[in-house]
Amino acid sequence: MLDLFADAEPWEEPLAPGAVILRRFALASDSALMAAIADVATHAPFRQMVTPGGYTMSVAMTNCGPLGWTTDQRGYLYSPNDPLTGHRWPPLPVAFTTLCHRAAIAAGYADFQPDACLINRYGVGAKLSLHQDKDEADLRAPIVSVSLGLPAVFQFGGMKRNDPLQRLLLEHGDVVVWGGASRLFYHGIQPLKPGEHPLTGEYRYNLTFRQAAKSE
Ligand SMILES: O=C(O)CCC(=O)C(=O)O
Repeated sequence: MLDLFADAEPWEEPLAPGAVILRRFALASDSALMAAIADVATHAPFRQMVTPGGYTMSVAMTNCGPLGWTTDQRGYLYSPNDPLTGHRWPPLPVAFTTLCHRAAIAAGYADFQPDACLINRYGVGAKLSLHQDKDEADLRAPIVSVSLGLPAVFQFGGMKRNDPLQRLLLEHGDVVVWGGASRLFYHGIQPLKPGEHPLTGEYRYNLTFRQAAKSE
């Protein structure tokens, strides 16, 4: 897959109030990020979680950082322990925190201190239905979301589920940051189309950094 912008400097695209796409921002650290994902997954393997409604998610997930997002038949929650292994989630890799910090500054959220990183792995057909990120205790902190590998269509709406949607192709190295007025905007990922990426093979990966606990 040829990325015509692979050699370009990262550039910014405004998305909504408080939200921006930092195109190709993660490109220079892609190999370090992928190595770190592989390392996290050796300690906390990818798994397809089951929602409270009994639906097995098509996206495979794992976490790193002090807190990890999980779902099971009892509900959605952040937990310090991986329910699969019973151990703490692996720490945030330096490659993750460095990139996230730089992206947050570039998007105007210099104070962002994530304590959770959800790692999503999409195979062909995997999708994330429209949802709001609202399981975090302090909604003043933004979300930093990094795309790696195969491209996917990102839907970004408004405060109501049926608000009009923007549909944007997210490509390898793109970073979306949203907070402030758009922190609770509905968003989702359309089913992944088949493809082959030189670094990630037949997958798309997404890192979603959040501050899950209340700040002091
Ligand atoms: O995969 C993406 O780009 C979005 C992920 C997402 O919306 C989430 O984890 O809540």
